[in-house]
This record gives sequence, C-alpha cells and structure tokens, in this order.
Amino acid sequence: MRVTETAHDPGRIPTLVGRSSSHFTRVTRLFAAELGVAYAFEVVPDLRSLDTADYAGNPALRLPILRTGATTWLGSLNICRELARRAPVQRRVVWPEHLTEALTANAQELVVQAMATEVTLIMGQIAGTPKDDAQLTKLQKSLLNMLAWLDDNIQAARAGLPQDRDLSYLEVCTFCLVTHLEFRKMLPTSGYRALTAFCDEFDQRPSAQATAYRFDAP
Ligand SMILES: N[C@@H](CCC(=O)N[C@@H](CS)C(=O)NCC(=O)O)C(=O)O
Repeated sequence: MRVTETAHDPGRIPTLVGRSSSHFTRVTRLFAAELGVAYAFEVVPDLRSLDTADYAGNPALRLPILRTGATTWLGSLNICRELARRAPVQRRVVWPEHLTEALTANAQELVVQAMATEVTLIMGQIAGTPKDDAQLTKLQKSLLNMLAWLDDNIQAARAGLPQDRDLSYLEVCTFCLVTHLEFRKMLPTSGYRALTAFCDEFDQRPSAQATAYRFDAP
C-alpha cells in the first residue's frame, strides 16, 4: 500500500487556497470537479501582500496552494496530481509528461507560459507600470505570438492526445487561459477561431460551468 498522507487521512477534505478570478486556481477547481474531489476554498484577499502566511506559506507568494492536513502542495500541476491521487474513481488523465511529440509538448509549454505572461501583465497593471515600458511591450508581443501559435496548432495538438482520455492538463489550461483573457479584458479572443471553438465545446462540461470566473468579495 502506498504510504501517503492520503492513505493516513482519507476522510479529511483538503483546503484549496486561491482566488475565483485566477486562471491557475480554476485549473485546479476544474480538475477537482472532474475528479469528484470535495474541497474547502479559502480566498487570498490581496495579491499585493508580501506575507507568506497569506499564501498558505508559499514562499513564492503565489496561488493556488492545496492544504492537506499538515502538508501543502504548491502550484497547480502539483495540486492537480494530488487531487487525482485522492479521486474516488480513477479517470484517464493526460499529464504533461505523456506529451512526447513536439507539437503537443510545445503546446503545453506555450499555454502555461502564456498564463504566466498574463499574470505578469496583470500584476504590472496593478503596480501601474507605464504603458510604454519596454519589458511590458515585449510581454504583450510574446503573448500575442503565443496565442497565434496556439490558435494555429490547437486542433492538431488535440488530435494528438489519446482519444480515450477523460481529461488533459493541456486542454484544461488552454480553456482557463483563453476564457481568462476575456474575463480580465486583457484582449478580445473571438479572432482566435480555433481556440474559441475549443472553448465553446469545453464550456459544455459541468466542471467548466461550475467554475466560472468571478471576483471574490473583498
Ligand atoms: N506556477 C504557478 C503559478 C501561479 C501563479 O502565477 N498564480 C498567480 C495567480 S493566477 C499569482 O499568484 N499571482 C501573484 C503574483 O504574481 O504576484 C502555478 O502553476 O500555480
């Protein structure tokens, strides 16, 4: 038997620390919904906080974090893996390490990088970075480049995923990225036809409906 905290403490509901407006948080909530894992939700009230205690002890001052008893899991991929270990029924999940073709592996890399780039742009907005800042300009250009690449390649990348999957980290991240760009009014996404078509399809899932973005009450 695998000796983990899950095995020691199967009855405890984990606590997800995050924000309902955060795309990395939504990835984990979507996984929890798909995998049938119950959790409590704790909101990080202010992303400008410099206190690790506000981020469940995450030294990176980032969210999401999953607390499982005395253990904390940092970052969305670690959290999704722990949720999968806790799932009452095993689902067929395609993880990043299963993507052994350049197309699918690069799509995964670019989706997660685009999510991170969007975070930096939002934090720049919050900090009042001037609009003509050279680094900001490069990040905006990089984001547009990545979205164009993803729009050109998402169909083929999805075709390269195992047909019998229930869920893939790539598709969940792609859905959370594109819908978040609209939610935060970062840029209009309707011109990205393939990405929009994918999101419209993925949005039919009850897990997507149950995790719609919203701003938590202050
Ligand atoms: N690698 C982390 C990235 C998490 C991340 O960047 N989260 C954003 C919110 S969506 C954040 O904490 N931003 C705060 C900041 O950038 O200071 C993950 O996969 O969860």
